[in-house]
Amino acid sequence: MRLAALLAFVLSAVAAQAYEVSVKGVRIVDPWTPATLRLPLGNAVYMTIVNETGAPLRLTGVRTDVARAGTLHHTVTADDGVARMLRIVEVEIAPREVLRLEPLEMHVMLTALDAPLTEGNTFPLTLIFREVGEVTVDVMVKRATAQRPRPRP
Ligand SMILES: [Cu+2]
Repeated sequence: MRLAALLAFVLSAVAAQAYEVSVKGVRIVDPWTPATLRLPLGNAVYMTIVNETGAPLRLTGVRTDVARAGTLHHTVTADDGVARMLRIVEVEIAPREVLRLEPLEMHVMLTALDAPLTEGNTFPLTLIFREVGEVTVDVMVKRATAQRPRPRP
């Protein structure tokens, strides 16, 4: 019983540490990217986006100073088993719905980075929503091996 209580406390402490930004009913939780060991052609950014507004929310683009371009990508595995990334012009999130950008799924793609991304650093990324305008978050650069999807709460 005491162990269970302690575990619950630890879990709530971990949950409380999750970085998030909330603007006009748009909540962005835990934006992160894997560290790059050398200068990559592109690097993916992941996060959870919660639409707490009562209306559909459309993500139409991203902007950052650390790369020449930022686009929305989806990963599609073809019949031949080869995974390809397709560019998405716009993503709609229904009211009260959650959009998870995660490895091998939808992600923000940064191309032509100015410098390698070092573990432990953060950089600002601006998300552009048609309905609420711009929301800027700090993306945490995590360990390069942190590629595996996180367990869903
Ligand atoms: Cu991509």
